Amino acid sequence: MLLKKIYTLVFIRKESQILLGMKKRGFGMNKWNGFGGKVEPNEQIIDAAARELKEECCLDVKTSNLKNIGHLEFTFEGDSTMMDVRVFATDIFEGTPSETEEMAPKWFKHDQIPYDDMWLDDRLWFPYMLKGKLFYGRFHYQGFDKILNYHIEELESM
Ligand code: 6OG
Repeated sequence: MLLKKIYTLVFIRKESQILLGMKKRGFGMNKWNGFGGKVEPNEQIIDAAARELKEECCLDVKTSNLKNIGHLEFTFEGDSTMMDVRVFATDIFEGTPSETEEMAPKWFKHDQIPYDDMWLDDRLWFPYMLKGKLFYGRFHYQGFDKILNYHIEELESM
């Protein structure tokens, strides 16, 4: 039996750039990623998405401006927990990205995404996101540096 835990992952876009954060601690430390984390009990997923974005890089978004663009599921060999990650994006936000204890934000051009310093799965599904497609992906990892198998598909709707 897999125990599912729901996470959020938010990407802020500006012209042809995307905001990533260097994770300074915890799971995924020293990797660039979007902003997000665990959904708290009794919290709506979309509210968690906006909350985590604010906590991690000080940007404000209205939940009505967050678009659910993807769904990712991660499992790890020998671990009975599934990370169920809901991916959101928006180009409507307020504030200036600022470094926090958790993340150091930086804008990247679409052709300069630092895949070598990101989760291995990112290079497989980022192209869908960057082309504005909706997507579903599942990835089964062995450790944190090897994907044993995966599946990705473009979705018509979320
Ligand atoms: P906290 O531990 O910070 O939430 N996350 C992943 N993101 C990508 N791109 N690839 C993965 O491959 C990931 N596994 C987890 C979900 C963890 C944050 O990291 C994301 C959350 O936004 C394995 O609370």
